[in-house]
Amino acid sequence: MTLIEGHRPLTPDASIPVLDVDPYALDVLLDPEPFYSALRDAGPVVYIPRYQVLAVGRYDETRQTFSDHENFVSSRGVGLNDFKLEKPWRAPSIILEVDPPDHTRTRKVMSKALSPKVVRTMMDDFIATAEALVDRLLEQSEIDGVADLAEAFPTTVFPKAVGMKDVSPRHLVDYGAIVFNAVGPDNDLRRHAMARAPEVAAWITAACARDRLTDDGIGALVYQAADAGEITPEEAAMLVRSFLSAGVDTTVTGIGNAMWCLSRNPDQWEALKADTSLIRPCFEEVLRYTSPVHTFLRTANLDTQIAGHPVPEGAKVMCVLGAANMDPAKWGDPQAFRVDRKPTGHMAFGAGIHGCVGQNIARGELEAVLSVMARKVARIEPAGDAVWRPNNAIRALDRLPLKLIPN
Ligand code: OVV
Repeated sequence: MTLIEGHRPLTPDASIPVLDVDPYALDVLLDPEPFYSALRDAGPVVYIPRYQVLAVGRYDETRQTFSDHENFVSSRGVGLNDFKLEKPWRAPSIILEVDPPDHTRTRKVMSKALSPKVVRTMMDDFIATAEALVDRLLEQSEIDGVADLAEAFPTTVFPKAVGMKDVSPRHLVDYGAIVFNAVGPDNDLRRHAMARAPEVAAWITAACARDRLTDDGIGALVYQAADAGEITPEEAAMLVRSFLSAGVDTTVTGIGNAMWCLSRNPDQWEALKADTSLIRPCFEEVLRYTSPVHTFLRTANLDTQIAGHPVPEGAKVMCVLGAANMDPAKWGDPQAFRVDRKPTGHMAFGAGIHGCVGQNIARGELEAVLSVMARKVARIEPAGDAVWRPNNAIRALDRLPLKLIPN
């Protein structure tokens, strides 16, 4: 059987509308809004011939499919490749790319290491780091919101929180880009990522070893779970790898996208400064509005249905989180960025048993950055065009020229 992007060819049920689009084309990744609305308008589930996949983008069906871990599994990969049919580019993640019961055990360990209680112990360092960084940026006439702020902050605080002895912001940021591009098709973005994967992945694997971690970080908490017999030492190393896969590029993107939203909506920055209880709701709105992880897939593990349409075993289903987060049927006025929206139920952290296990730490990082900026920064002004950095799964900026005006 000839595979299509590493999965079984699909003949969709005749009742399913066809959407002739390449969701991974550069112009779509750079400006996804027209694709999102075309996807929602075409139907509750559509067939995309280019990759022979099904796709969902309406809020209800996206949430339903994404959280139905019994029909739509993660163990066959959350990208276009079906791990049952094609060897993945790296050993599968033992939390992302597994189903219950395997998932339940590793998830428990990660959930404990990333609990609100643990994140509270990190907040003093997050705030102090944000203060020093913002003070430095306020002295510059112009900054790049991406390199100088969005990348600088997580690559400082996160390796420290994990307890990494090896420092290389570049390897951390690049590994994230590789992991997320890898879930896409065999396009230029993925090929470019894969060319660098051996070197970057080797660095990451080495950095996950117990003797490369301090005894007071969340890396050590994971190894302590191995000492307690909850997981093996090999599994502990793999879970530390998950920290480094999912913990840097995502928060870098969250901070960059927050700066994009707030610099383009100065009235919303004013509203935030006037009422700092809006800092957390503001971050949720940034997540809804920009969907840092725009797309993940699932695989039908048995013959099933979406919205009454038959879906055969082996079908890959693109869950377009970015489209669900912009569904007018759910949000009313999705195109408005409103810091007081409080968008409960947004899909940016996913949903169900695989919902982002690091969301507390992500919120902690953003709270530190936004609260320090609310205290010190009067205005966040655009100083040039924003440039996006296309990625098969992440919607992130490449450059964001800004001028920060002190209070
Ligand atoms: C949520 C997420 C994204 C990417 C990688 C991983 C997790 C992982 O566990 O490696």
